[in-house]
Amino acid sequence: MTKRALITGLTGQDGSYLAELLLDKGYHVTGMVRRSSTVNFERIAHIQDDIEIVPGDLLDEMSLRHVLAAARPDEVYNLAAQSFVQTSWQQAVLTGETTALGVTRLLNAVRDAGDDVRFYQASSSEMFGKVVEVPQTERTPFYPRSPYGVAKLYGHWITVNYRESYGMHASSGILFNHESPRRGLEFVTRKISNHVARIKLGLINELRLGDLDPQRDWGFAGDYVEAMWLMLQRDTPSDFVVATGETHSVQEFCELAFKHVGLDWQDHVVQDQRFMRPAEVDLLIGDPSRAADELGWTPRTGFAQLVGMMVEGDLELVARQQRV
Ligand code: NDP
Ligand code: GDR
Repeated sequence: MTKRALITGLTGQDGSYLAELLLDKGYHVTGMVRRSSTVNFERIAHIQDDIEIVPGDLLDEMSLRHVLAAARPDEVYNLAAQSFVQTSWQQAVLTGETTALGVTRLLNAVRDAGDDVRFYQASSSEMFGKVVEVPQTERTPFYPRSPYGVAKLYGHWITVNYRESYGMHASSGILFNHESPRRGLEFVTRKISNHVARIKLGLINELRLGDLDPQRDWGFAGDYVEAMWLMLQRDTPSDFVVATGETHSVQEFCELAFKHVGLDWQDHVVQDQRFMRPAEVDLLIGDPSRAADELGWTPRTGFAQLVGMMVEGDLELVARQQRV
């Protein structure tokens, strides 16, 4: 029998990679997409015809029930969220409605859809925030540092709570930063790779950034969606840290990205107060050993390879944009 999956957040970075993975595995894939006045399918244009697209919004529980009825899924991957940390200070209530309460709305709809439906929640290393332990594991206490981190922590605990209260097959992936050429332009890695490409091609000369010191455990999104799938194949639901176990600063990302095209980052990067955050997460580094032992998951893409892939992706994109 063909397995059926529902992905919320289909149009986002991870939604597109997960949809590719599940289609490759022979799944029938339904993607939930929220209504907007312009179509927003850049990341899924190449697979759009293979996916059933259903309108729905995490802010509207009735719409989620309709989506569940249409999709009749065996597995639900909740990737939808207001996911940009910086915006969460300006839109704290919306972030809470979507990224926190949205999870409860979806869990309610999934619970009513049947006992056999498996659920994945996209939890985040931002829940560790001002870290109390290095590296961070599944047992590290949480200390979120932004309205986004606080909202994700709610989403995480409500998933654990519904698992324990109702016996749902609900798992949380505590994923550390993962990037790709499909990453949103507002996130620092893609902002850097896109600016590097435009600087290299002579279109601009400057890259304005906030704090260059924060360190992140950066992996490749294409590797990470596989861990999501593996979690739902287990008999027993549980929560897993998904990370590379390596950390690098924003400055290191800059150095490597500029070096990739033969430039010196110091000639172009300008620090700008506008991109500083009211509270910063200084250091994240995950310990993925439980995922390795129990899921058989390990990351395949190293840091330098990731930086190179993103800069190359933007060089191609910017050159194409210049031609049209
Ligand atoms: P993106 O920001 O690229 O995608 C977010 C998706 O959520 C988009 O499809 C967006 O739709 C959708 N969305 C936003 N609000 C709503 C809503 N109210 N109803 C329905 N859909 C909505 O995020 P990523 O792909 O990078 O991340 C996927 C998930 O994983 C997110 O939950 C994120 O918080 C979490 N996460 C991400 C990590 C990372 O490093 N990428 C690490 C850890 C967790 P639209 O296109 O219309 O805006
Ligand atoms: P993050 O990603 O907050 O870790 O959340 P982001 O790329 O936005 O920031 C990473 C670090 O870079 C610093 N920084 C800048 N960030 C941005 N966006 N723009 C800048 O100009 C800039 N200058 C410096 C930030 O201060 C920060 O320290 C991502 C999101 O995908 C979340 O949804 C996810 O949960 C976490 O990763 C894990």
